[in-house]
Amino acid sequence: MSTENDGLKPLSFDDSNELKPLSFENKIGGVADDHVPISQNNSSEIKNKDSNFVFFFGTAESGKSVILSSMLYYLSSKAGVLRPRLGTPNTKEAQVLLSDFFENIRQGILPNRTTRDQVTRLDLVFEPNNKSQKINPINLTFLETSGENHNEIRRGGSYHSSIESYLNAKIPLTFIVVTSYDTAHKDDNLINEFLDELERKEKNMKSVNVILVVSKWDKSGRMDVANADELDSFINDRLSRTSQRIDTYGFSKTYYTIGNIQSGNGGEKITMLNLSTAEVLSKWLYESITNYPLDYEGTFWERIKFSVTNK
Ligand SMILES: Nc1nc2c(ncn2[C@@H]2O[C@H](COP(=O)(O)OP(=O)(O)OP(=O)(O)O)[C@@H](O)[C@H]2O)c(=O)[nH]1
Ligand SMILES: [Mg+2]
Repeated sequence: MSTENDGLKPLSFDDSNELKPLSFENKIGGVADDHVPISQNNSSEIKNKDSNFVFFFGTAESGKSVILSSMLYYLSSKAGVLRPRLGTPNTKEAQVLLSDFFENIRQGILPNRTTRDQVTRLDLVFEPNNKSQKINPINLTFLETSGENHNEIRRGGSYHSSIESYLNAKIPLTFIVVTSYDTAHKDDNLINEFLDELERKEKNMKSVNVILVVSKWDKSGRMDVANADELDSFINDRLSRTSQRIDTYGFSKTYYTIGNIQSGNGGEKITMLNLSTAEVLSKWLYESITNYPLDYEGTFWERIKFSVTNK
């Protein structure tokens, strides 16, 4: 029971030691502070998640940027339209990267090395020129990262926070795992470490969208495979651990080439652009996201309708 002396005092603002209610009259360092800071969003939080994210994994110079730029070129010059997303503006950096990609590849100039410790996010809408009602536009968000960052997960290392936040987020992710024809044997362990990392992040590997791409296939002396088994036996041979995982989890695999590359005094140049593997990978991406092939022919009725309206 309370007595008169130790009883609860009524709430009072007179006592200067009491906590004051939030006020704009507080002085900080003698300067009237009439500004209440707004708490910053956690910078690792990912905005605009309603897209299909495409994450490239591969060591430095494995061919990630070449694959990305030629896919974008294929999608926008043959398969449909690529346009920026309304409401999700690209950063200045992303815009520069995009226009460099398009401008350079046309002239046979290879992409620059990617800057490390940052993720450049390219937010795009792909509108296929296939007019079937089943073939709808999709949002695609490509994540451009540097191979040097991927190298950091070797032997239990961890990712730079900017990359980590994408891997931890609950977003639809497609992984394009890139290793090149001439260095594949050196990448087998690192690719396995990456897949371990995804499993640690509680990705269910059987439902994760993953494709292994063997880049620089032209170094084999051909632009394509000599027979259906050639890619399988290459992967089995050079990437035996990765191969086991591909089989167990049912991942996809393909090979890639940008065409002919020649080095002269001005550095390397693409002397002949070959978009056939860009087409295969782009079609795989579209179908793995939508479950419809990009060149879906449409139903009998759809075909009749278009043959009439397209006259
Ligand atoms: N012969 C041949 N060389 C290729 C091909 N693709 C890439 N290269 C070579 O590999 C180099 C690196 O390719 P990038 O796509 O920039 O590699 P990256 O994985 O983005 O590298 P980082 O940005 O450093 O992580 C190119 O400059 C070319 O010399 C290809 O299809 N054929
Ligand atoms: Mg790159």
